[in-house]
Amino acid sequence: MSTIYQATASAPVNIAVIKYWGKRDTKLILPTNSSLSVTLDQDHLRSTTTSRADPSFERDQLWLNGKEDEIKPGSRLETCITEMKRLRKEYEDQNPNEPKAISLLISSYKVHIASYNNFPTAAGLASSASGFAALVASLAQLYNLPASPSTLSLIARQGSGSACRSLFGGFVAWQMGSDPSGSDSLAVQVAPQEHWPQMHALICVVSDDKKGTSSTSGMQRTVETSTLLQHRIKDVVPWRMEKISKAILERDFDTFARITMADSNQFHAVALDTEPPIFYMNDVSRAIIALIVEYNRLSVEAGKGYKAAYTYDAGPNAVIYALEENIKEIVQLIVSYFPQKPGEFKDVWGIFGESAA
Ligand code: 2P0
Repeated sequence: MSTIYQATASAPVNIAVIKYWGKRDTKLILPTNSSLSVTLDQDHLRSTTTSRADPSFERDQLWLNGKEDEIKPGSRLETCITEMKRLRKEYEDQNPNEPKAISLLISSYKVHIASYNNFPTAAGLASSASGFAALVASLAQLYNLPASPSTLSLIARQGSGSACRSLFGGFVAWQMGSDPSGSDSLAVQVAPQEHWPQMHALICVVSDDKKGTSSTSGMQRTVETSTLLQHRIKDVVPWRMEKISKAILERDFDTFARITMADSNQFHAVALDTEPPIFYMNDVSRAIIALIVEYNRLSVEAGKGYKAAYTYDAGPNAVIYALEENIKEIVQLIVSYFPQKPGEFKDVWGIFGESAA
């Protein structure tokens, strides 16, 4: 009887507060700026992936939510699988006397991989970040690799840039690095979730329409045509990364909120500065911004500081970061301005998740 080599791992979605938008190397997925995100530690916002290696498998195969997805030669998927096999091979070569708990030939076996997202596509959340992070984590487990999350982030990054940040929980920076090989373009944890457990994220579904311009092609067009992006990557993101990291370490919500909203605004400004222009937010997204701005203005006037921070990715849905003590009030505020129709998701203002970050 042969041994079954199989492992399952899961990874959550992350939402950036300093946005990644632009690549300096499209093959290796090296970004034009560093970014920072919060990993949403919620059971129902995850990808779970099972990998199995077997000498009888004839080719590598992948199933996404139960449907087979082709692994195209030269694709990001193929790159990630190949890179993980290479890591395993390296490990085998360096540890020839390892106890035989696992075949020393496993890196030569074909793999079958099945991945599931437990969040509905109606949530409007990109699944590539959690998906590639779970894929890499499950292969690392299958191969019994002692690799750190930062080392694995180097490989997840080549699946989808934002995926490298989902290998850590809590507050995570993706350092852009400077080496042309990509060896220093990796994720590091700024602080674990327990450092600031009061931080919550509300995901507000404005629309579940598939976005018009994919992140991959949109950001490339921005790199090629936007002059504002050059200002952003040289003069703005470096100090924002420092300042927001410090704000997180000091649990300074005011600074965290101001930088988060400013960076979301600037990301959408560089999208607009692209030729042809890219619009990700819609009228409802902008109405939510106006509501949060007014809510914060009244709170600051009352001497209570900022209470909420909006941020938008490559789509119209809002994510609102707030401290736990204010979540109830914010939910009531949003529901009173954007009533939800029970049971309907499309074109409804749905609060999908309230998550401890
Ligand atoms: C982010 N986004 O930092 C930014 C903010 C969207 C807006 O990362 O081409 O899907 O696979 O590296 O990772 C979306 O970009 O793009 C993204 P690829 P990805 O979260």
